[in-house]
Amino acid sequence: MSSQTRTGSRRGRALKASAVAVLATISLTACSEQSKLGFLPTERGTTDNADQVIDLWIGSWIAALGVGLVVWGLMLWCMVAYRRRKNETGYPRQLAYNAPLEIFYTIVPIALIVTLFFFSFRAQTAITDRFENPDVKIQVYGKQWAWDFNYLDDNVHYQGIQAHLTGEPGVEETLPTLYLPADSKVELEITSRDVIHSFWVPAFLEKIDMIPDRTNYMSFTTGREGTFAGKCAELCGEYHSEMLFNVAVVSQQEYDAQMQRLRDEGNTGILGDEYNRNPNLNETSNN
Ligand SMILES: [Cu+2]
Repeated sequence: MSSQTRTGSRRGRALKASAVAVLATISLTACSEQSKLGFLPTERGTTDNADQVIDLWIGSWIAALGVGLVVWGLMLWCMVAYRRRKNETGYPRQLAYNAPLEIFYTIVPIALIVTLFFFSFRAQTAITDRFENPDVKIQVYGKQWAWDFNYLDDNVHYQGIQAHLTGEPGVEETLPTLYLPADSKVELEITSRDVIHSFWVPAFLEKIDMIPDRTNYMSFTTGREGTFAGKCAELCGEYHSEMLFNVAVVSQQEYDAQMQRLRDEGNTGILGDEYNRNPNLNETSNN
């Protein structure tokens, strides 16, 4: 009998050791650049808000994996240590009204939820807070099926034309482009001229609804220069999939040059709320 028990506990130890090895491999090998971003479609330093989201996302995963490891470990331990042995009959010893255990599994989940709430609330507040003095204020109009940008400080506008997706390379460069200066506090006033759209720049890890007769705000500090893809994220009609744009984060000089270019092209003043789909027409669409 004693030799049987010994074989059993040896097997149990081997099982435990291999479980620990598997979990350690999973947690230690995943240290690529992508995994440091939590596999999010961005890089650190794109906007301050994106960094907030990355930190919250990765922190939540670490906490979830920590909880998972403890729970899986305890489950595995119970399965192995308290499995039914040969010659055992009936129920094992039953346990009820164990106050320390019940207090433990009430307090620990509450502490987890309070911690998650605290970090989520802190990130959300930082992301949705508006600046008192933004460096640039830009009004963004969604319309079927393009985008208008009113650069309020410079009193110039850009009227977007619906993307003409030919399938040829380089078509991305013909999309409406929102210019932003790098390392600046930006406030976007986001609204719609016809139906509900949604302003989404995946690399900014931020998305906000565009609702007619309502202004939503997106406030963030831009970081590195670069061109980022944007799209409408709310099904808004026939050519929703062509409602694409670019965001070009450029140096202040380049930004000022772009404002001058718009002025030179006669795009002074800002575009109002008047219903206007005509600028969306291209050679192939007839509505
Ligand atoms: Cu849309």
